Amino acid sequence: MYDLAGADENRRFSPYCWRIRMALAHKGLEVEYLPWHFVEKDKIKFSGQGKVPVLIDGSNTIADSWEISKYLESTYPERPSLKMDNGEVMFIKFWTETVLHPEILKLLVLDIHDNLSPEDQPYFRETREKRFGLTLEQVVVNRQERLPRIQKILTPLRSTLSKQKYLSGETPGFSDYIVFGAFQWARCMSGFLILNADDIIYKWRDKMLNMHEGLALSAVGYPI
Ligand SMILES: N[C@@H](CCC(=O)N[C@@H](CS)C(=O)NCC(=O)O)C(=O)O
Repeated sequence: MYDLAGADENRRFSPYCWRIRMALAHKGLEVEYLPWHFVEKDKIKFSGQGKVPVLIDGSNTIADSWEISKYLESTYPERPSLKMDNGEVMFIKFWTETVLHPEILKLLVLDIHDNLSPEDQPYFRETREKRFGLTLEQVVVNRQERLPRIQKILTPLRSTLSKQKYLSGETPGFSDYIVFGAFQWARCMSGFLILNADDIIYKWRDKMLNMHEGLALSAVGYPI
């Protein structure tokens, strides 16, 4: 699998790649992870698009985390289910990508930039500054004061996790991996505190960090 890497090749930080890394571990599949940088579009051209994750399984090439998760469920049905049948997984995907990711990005975009390879930094700065219509420095200004806003946005997640162990129910599923990917992205790229240790979301994230033999806990990141 092609996996987004920072200046340190071992810093693998993409939220979309993390949801798939966790899903692959859930299925018990051994995978080789190839480092990829934003400017290396040529390397993944064979997949017909320019984003990671890209999974190669035998003669199959699959791009897009949603397509990959469906592929894993249909190709390896005898292995633990990602519970893609739960209709709400689609909602979790879109909520994460359209609400949670942008909110995290607005807090951490400069830290993310600073952890990228020198080749990726100008590309990232240019594309993201265009998207925001602001410099990266302007985007993160006063970020401490914007923490209550993200806490409010996290309320439905907190309420759900106070009623059940995982977003997918009694055991984890792809919904958990999707949301966890966002927090793992943050943890890999920044020491800025978003979750307090007494938050039930923090406790859930801790379980996610430790599962699959501490796959996510042992990743290069910040001790938050
Ligand atoms: N819809 C895609 C989105 C993947 C995506 O946005 N990946 C980012 C890394 S987090 C990427 O490769 N971006 C390339 C770029 O911005 O040029 C999926 O779910 O896999």
